[in-house]
Amino acid sequence: MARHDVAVILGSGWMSDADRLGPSKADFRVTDMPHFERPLAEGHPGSFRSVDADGTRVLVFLGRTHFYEGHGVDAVTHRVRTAAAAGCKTLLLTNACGGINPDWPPGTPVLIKDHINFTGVSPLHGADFVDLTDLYSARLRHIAHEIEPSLPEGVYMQFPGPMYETAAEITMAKNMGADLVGMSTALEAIVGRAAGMEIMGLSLVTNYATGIAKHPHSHAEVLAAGKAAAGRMSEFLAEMIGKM
Ligand code: 8IG
Repeated sequence: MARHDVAVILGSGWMSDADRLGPSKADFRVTDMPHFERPLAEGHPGSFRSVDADGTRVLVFLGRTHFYEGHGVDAVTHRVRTAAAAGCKTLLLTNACGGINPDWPPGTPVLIKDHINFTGVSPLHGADFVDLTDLYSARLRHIAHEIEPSLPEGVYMQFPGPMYETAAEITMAKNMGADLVGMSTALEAIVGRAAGMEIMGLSLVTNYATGIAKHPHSHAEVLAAGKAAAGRMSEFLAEMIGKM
């Protein structure tokens, strides 16, 4: 794999305007690449590309492998390890998630300031005592706030999924300090840190979490909220990459 500077993983709701990140120099299908699993979730095409963003070499992954797909933690973190092997020093993780804070309606982008790994597993192997202090880089969050001063920050809690939470679980998550609930990102961030990368996490709230939402969840609603915000989000990511 040719050398790259920055890796971006685009989650649900972040992919429809990926072209705004810059012209693609090479496209790959994960099914043609070693050790990538075929994507399951709707809206996850399972490709990646090498993008020239005004001279910054960006590896852009469209979609990810989730823990709930059942292929194990190594399949989940393979994109991050691939990016690290390609020389990426910065990792931009994006996702769609449920929001606990009633002030953040669907369509709200939130910067991840910390996470709670509630999957019950570790993505590391052996006695790798990685320090997760400032896991979500304060430097990168500062740059994000230069671009968008009003961008809120929150704690992301990764659940194993694929079911959404019960209302009681959301009450627990809130009491534990979570603002956002999702099914990705935390395991990837841990491996990124272990590989020495500087990490930024960006969530797009696409639904109110269970118990806060007035109606049952639907994946279609998640995709619609993502589509509505994707243009603005890609613009922000492109600006972010330019300033890093
Ligand atoms: I989009 O409400 C999306 N992903 N765990 N809970 C969890 N993951 C999610 C949710 C949610 N919404």
